[in-house]
Amino acid sequence: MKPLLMAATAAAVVFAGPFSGEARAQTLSASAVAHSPRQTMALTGGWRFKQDNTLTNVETSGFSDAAWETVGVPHTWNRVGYYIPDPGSHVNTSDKINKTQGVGWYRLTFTAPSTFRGKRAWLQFDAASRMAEVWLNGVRLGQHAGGFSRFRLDATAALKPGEPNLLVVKTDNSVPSRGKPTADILPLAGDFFVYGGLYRPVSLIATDPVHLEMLDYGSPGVYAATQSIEDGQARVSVRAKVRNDGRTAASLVVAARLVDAEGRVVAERSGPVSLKGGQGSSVEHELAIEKARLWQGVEDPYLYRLVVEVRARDGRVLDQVDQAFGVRQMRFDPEKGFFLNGKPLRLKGVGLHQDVEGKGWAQSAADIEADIAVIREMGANSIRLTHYQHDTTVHELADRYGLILWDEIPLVTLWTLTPGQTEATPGLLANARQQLQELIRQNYNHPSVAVWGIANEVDFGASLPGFLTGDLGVPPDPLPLLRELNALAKAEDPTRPTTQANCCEGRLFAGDVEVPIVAPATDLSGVNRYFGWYFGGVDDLGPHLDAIRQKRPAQPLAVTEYGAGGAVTMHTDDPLGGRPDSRGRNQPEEYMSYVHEQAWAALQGKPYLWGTWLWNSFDFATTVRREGDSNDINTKGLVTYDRKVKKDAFFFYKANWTQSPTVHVNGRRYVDRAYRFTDVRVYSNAGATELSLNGRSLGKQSNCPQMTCVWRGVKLDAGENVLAASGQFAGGEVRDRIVWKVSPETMRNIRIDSGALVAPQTAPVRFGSDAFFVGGEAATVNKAADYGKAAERKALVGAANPEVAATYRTGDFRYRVPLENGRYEVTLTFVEPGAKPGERQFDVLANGARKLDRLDVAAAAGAPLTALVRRFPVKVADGVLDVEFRPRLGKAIVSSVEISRQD
Ligand code: GCB
Repeated sequence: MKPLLMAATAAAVVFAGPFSGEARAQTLSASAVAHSPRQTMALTGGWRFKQDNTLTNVETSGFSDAAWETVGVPHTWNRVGYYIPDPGSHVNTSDKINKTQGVGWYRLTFTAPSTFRGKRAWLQFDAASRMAEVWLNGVRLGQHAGGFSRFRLDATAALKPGEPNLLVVKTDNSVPSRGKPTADILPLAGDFFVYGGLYRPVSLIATDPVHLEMLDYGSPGVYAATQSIEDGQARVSVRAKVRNDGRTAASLVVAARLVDAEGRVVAERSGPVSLKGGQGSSVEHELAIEKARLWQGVEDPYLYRLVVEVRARDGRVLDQVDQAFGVRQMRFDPEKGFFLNGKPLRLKGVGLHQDVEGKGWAQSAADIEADIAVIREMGANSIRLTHYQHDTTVHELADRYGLILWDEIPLVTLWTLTPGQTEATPGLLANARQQLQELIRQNYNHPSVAVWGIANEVDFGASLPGFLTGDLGVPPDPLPLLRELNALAKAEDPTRPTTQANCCEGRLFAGDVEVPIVAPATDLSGVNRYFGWYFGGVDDLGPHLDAIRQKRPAQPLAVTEYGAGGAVTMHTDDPLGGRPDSRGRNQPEEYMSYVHEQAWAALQGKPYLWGTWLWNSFDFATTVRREGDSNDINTKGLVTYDRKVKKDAFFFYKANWTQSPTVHVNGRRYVDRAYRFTDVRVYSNAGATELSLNGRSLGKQSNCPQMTCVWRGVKLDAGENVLAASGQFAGGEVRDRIVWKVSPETMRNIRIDSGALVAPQTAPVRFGSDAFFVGGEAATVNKAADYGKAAERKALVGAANPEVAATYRTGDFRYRVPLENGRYEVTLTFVEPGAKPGERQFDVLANGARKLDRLDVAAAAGAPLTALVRRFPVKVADGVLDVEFRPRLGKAIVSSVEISRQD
């Protein structure tokens, strides 16, 4: 349908409504698709809008909307999620936020073209969130439940061609809860905000009384699929649903043809059908293309056009649908992964939400196109369209660029709201079925769509926190719902496999929590796994995947989510220095890069995976989070919510996934450095990459593992440091340049916040995060934030910098700190987290000389959680200070290490 709408601007006729002084202009065009008798009028400007849960009689002509806001569609009233620092530079700020969920009313007066007389008229909504009720000229046309799919309503009887018409739409995005009208509408939960309103285009379409089906779950009424490809010949089946809404019988011809990119008809079939008035029927054709050019993903996304026509016996075209069509076959192998037209193709992709800062879900086609350009720049060949049906534009772009899609319905985490009820209500089941049918029928013809996802993370079982579920008692059972949806998807589309993304199988939970095993309920499966972020370490990912695979060797496995949060204003000097706050503030950009580097190393080496999708392409809005440097934003995007910043990790993928010359010095946003000595990382896919500092070469590196070149222990200059990297490529040199600064204070002193991934910016003197350590583990006396729970801070006695003192390094460890030769004073701060006097003792040695003997922090400080400071002088003669923490009883600890120059 989209080509018709897009064509509308080409030959647009502008109609002015009764209030022509305002932006009430509507556009109409006879579709630019040759011969199509359809007319489409885009209902874009001049809508009146009000968010109000209490209004009545809004659909009546006597109701006055004079005081309402005038808006254009796509529209949402919601504005969610903002970055906290530097509000002046952001689109969303705390004062502009609108998280109200409830009823949003839209009213539009438009003049319907007189050419609509004698035609059938259809109102088409590309989406209305999350439910909608529609009246035209006071007549209730119907309603739709579900915020993501297209729906059409028959407007013929109510429309007044050539006259002003009043269209009224009530949308409602209330949070589903028992008793609310939205209670049975998926999604019931999810880590994303459900915006309200008419956030996708609305249009009025006129067809002949004889037309391709307009009321088949919002579909084009035409279903085409490649049935076989043998010896270069492709067989394509085409099923067209035709309806005669006229009063008299019609003798018709239904024709289908495939047209190549040069405009040549390569296959054509037609056949007669007779329909009585009010009757509908299905017509099947098989088209054979000799020497078919295949749709080969990003390598060659060749598209034919599929044109289906309904003609009168005299040859007059009564209706026509024209869509892109790609000839392709897909196969999924449990050992070898994904095959496109017989060729192995590893799907490397991203998750995507339809959300951009400032506009939310009311993205224009241009916004969507810009997002796809970013995803393609990164080198992804696939997108998981999470966690609901995305619009036609994204599907058309995927067809055009060869991106393989995973489509899914919004069955996310929850399917019942009632304690003790383990299965979905009939209402919810009906809604899930409807949303799945809409997803499949509306997107059936897109060659890019590979799989139908029927659920995301419905396997929390008893591990789902009570505050999310309202304490359901018995964990709900996802399997009956999954089985039903799986069967439905297969009945709707036998050509594509079903799949789902699960959260929990094989993951370690506290205690012996059991989770349901859901993967066998679909053909394929995928795992969302956040090792090194929510749980475990980055190294656990590879063995975990092998273990899952061993459990079900016959089922193709994918990784449907992995990643980490990354705040572009938060930095660490060493991603191994401490734990990130996966549900709290400390989410430095460098840690995100580290997780992606490690995860990709593990994933790349697993040929059995049929695909991997990182989480997420862009930061997105979600009201369950206060994390990183933002509120109500999930920070796992490789690009910020406003699309202004591509985080370092973006370039990791660009260097690894593309051939486009990429040289990127990491850390450009960490300008004021905490340490003079540091590693410099450059993502580069050049044969050889050279780094220079203030014009001096630091050497060349080649064959860097995973396109990641690292210059270790670079000694920065006082003041400005220009770090320039250059890579040699066939087409010439590519350079990148960043500037770091080292203050006079940092030139003389090193202050290490032991155990901290991010050093607090509140300290009176400048600390860096934990770095230069060898061995030991990071720990904290505080409790990190968790699902819905704020972080807990312990009160510390006598600490000059309580935040610095709260984190510590523990175990058998040392610091090897590079320094200029000279005299220094070392200040160590200790806080005993809980051991009693006599339970922990350790020595501290500096360059081999014992400085503290059998230190017992609890005894010396007099109590736990009480700061103890020890100082000693040292002399550095060979460029490094080695401070060793050697346990005598229990584990050694230290909260901060400060080294100040004395001469
Ligand atoms: C998941 C969910 C996704 C969340 C993501 C996260 O597993 O499927 O919706 O946004 O984790 O960031 O925690």
